[in-house]
Amino acid sequence: MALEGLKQRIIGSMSLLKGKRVVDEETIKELSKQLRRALLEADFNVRQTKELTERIERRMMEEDPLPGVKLETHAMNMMYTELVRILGPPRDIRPRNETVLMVGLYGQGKTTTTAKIADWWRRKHGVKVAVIEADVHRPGAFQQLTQLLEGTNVEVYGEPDENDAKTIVRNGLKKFSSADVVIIDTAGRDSLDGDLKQELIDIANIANATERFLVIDAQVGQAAGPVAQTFHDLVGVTGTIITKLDGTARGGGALSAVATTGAPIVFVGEGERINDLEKFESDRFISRLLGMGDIKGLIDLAPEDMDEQEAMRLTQRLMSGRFTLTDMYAQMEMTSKIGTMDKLLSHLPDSMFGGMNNMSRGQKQQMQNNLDQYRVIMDSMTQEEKDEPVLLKSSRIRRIARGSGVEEKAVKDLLGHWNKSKKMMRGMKGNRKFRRQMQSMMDLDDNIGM
Ligand SMILES: Nc1nc2c(ncn2[C@@H]2O[C@H](COP(=O)(O)OP(=O)(O)OP(=O)(O)O)[C@@H](O)[C@H]2O)c(=O)[nH]1
Ligand SMILES: [Mg+2]
Repeated sequence: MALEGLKQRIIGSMSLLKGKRVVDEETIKELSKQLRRALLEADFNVRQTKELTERIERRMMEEDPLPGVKLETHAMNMMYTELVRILGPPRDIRPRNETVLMVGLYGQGKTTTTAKIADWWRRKHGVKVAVIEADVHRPGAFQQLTQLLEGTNVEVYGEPDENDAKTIVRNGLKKFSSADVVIIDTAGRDSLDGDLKQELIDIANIANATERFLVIDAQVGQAAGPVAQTFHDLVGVTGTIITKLDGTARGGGALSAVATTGAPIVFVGEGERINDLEKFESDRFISRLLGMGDIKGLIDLAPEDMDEQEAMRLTQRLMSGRFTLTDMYAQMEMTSKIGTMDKLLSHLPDSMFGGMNNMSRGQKQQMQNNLDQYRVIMDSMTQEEKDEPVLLKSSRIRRIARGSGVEEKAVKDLLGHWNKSKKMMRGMKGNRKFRRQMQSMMDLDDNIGM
């Protein structure tokens, strides 16, 4: 999860309220101070940080928590709404009849993101997407884009030997006149000087793009605001993409500063691979940032051969308290299809699985390995055994171990794991607070815990 440090510090600040029934002014001031420090350290915009903490101070003085709601939760909910407010409402783009121009400084991730978005729209919306490589300055740009999109159904247009970007854009648009979406990757700029400025304006005019996306590296920090403003003046930025949120603790600058130009964040990049892209919705993002989880995002992560309903069904079944080995298997399969535990866990609330989110990288790897082995073992079980694991007495265990080529102990470990998971699921079912949280996550429009 991006901004892990910020999350820990916010949660840490909230612990000032632990065990308190009523708040006193001194505590509120201290809370506000700590929150301000946490946000500034993550490079959130200074003015917005000040506004946000002042609002929290005021609201903490004026608003009483609902009956039964702990002060800590009360404050956390405020933090959630205030952060969502800063980032603004989400913007949904329907990828039809769109021409998208990608702009940004050097090395921010324009080419990578061009490929990611093209593939995203093709996969998630089933539309015909094509890309044009109009960067005539970076050697190998066309090859880079082609490689990124290898194995996808996205067509790439480029003329590696042409040094006039305008010509390439004109020819490319002609070629792709029947595509639902065309994305144009442009050359990076060091700073916006004369020639390059003109080139970008020319391309923008020829493309007559319906969207102009500014790609901005999360590490840019506080400078993100001025950068965004410069490009905005030039081409009229309609959407912002923050890249490399995986690699920095200071992404707050890009997150908060770009909102000041009024061009909402539409996607965030969280890695170098083509599917390391996330659609950005401020409520979901903040929910995860604060450790409240993001079930809808989890569904986004689910692979294409698992539809939303299936993912939702599984989640609900896990909540229902009945939990067979088959359920655990489905859960594990989903996990392994999604790829790393890391990604999955970052979408679950911290309270789930007793803070598994805070496991170390090594622990997570160990868990992934266990899951892989469990899967092999379960392939040697009958359906009946998976549905009724209590049937698994020693002779069956021996058979299964032989069938899957493992020690009997491994089979017993699996059963032990199932037992524990089952208890955990039961525990969650009985936990009213958790159920509420889960329910509100499934219907985020109602606002978390509000
Ligand atoms: N970790 C991480 N790396 C990224 C992300 N997006 C891009 N990169 C890497 O950042 C580097 C630059 O990415 P490019 O897509 O070439 O950037 P660009 O803006 O097209 O660069 P120029 O064309 O040279 O201006 C590459 O090594 C990418 O793999 C991201 O979200 N996370
Ligand atoms: Mg590039």
